[in-house]
Amino acid sequence: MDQLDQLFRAFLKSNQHEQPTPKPDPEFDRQWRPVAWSEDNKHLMLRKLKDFQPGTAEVHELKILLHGPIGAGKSSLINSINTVLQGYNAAGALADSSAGQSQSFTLKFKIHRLKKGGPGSFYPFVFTDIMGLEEDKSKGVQTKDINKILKGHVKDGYTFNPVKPIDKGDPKYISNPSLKDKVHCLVSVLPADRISLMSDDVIQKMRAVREKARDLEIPQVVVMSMVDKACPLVNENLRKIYTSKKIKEKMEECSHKLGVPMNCIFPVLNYHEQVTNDTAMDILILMAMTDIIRLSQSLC
Ligand SMILES: Nc1nc2c(ncn2[C@@H]2O[C@H](COP(=O)(O)OP(=O)(O)OP(=O)(O)O)[C@@H](O)[C@H]2O)c(=O)[nH]1
Ligand SMILES: [Mg+2]
Repeated sequence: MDQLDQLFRAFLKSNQHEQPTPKPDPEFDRQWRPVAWSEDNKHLMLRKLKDFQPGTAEVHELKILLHGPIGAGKSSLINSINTVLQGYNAAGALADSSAGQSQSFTLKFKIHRLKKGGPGSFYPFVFTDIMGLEEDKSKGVQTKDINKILKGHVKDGYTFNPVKPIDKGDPKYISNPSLKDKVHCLVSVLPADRISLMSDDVIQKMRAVREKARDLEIPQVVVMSMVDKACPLVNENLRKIYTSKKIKEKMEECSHKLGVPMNCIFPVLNYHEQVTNDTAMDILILMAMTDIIRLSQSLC
């Protein structure tokens, strides 16, 4: 056997023993944010929300403002919170059925109250769902309008004009807003599957709103929707949300892009096709809501 042949045989032999490189494990060994996935935990959080009353006489309801890119799941989040609180499919804030739309579906500044018990009884927190932020200046809500909303200048029912912010002469303009008119918590909604694709312009708009809210000392929370689309593991089993490396990576991306700490970011799966309540979905939504309410109170 010549030397070349020997070398060739040695090469073949060494290749036979070579193991295929193992795929990186998509999961952590344990939940990095501990969650009790029990009905008891769900009912405990639900009870606290049902018993919640704002601490002051002046503010009888907390205002929670949702903002974020078009189609991020803002309206669906309000519907989902309502579904959790009512215990059944309660689609109240319209969500668009055509995902990936090019124009915001929510055009009005609309306050959503969630029913509690008997007729005329509502939860002491309300949600305002505004038009999605867009890169194109002629589309989507303007940051100037959001700043006015944060300070409490905009009345329920105002229709956004993407090319012109609200002015003082508008019948929907409140000149001297009081503490009850102001926003008590700013919730940024980001879609987990599209964070990396979000344009710098939209990110900059969101950061500008966050900075304004920070100057006004308005607490902030980030809700990361569409977790099912971002991670196959989570799509199969939502209880793996805090063991999924992909979801942690997406949350870190949110944290980095918006400049918010990880402990202010809550991943959720919105009710968008399910019609019956699911304990894991409810728990994730309740965890976000519990924090939103806790932080909102700090402003009253
Ligand atoms: N797979 C999945 N789809 C979702 C989720 N949340 C919302 N959707 C869908 O995404 C689409 C957009 O949701 P919307 O709630 O209308 O989004 P939005 O942020 O209110 O949109 P604009 O008002 O247009 O800015 C709808 O088709 C929803 O059904 C989610 O967590 N997972
Ligand atoms: Mg909407």
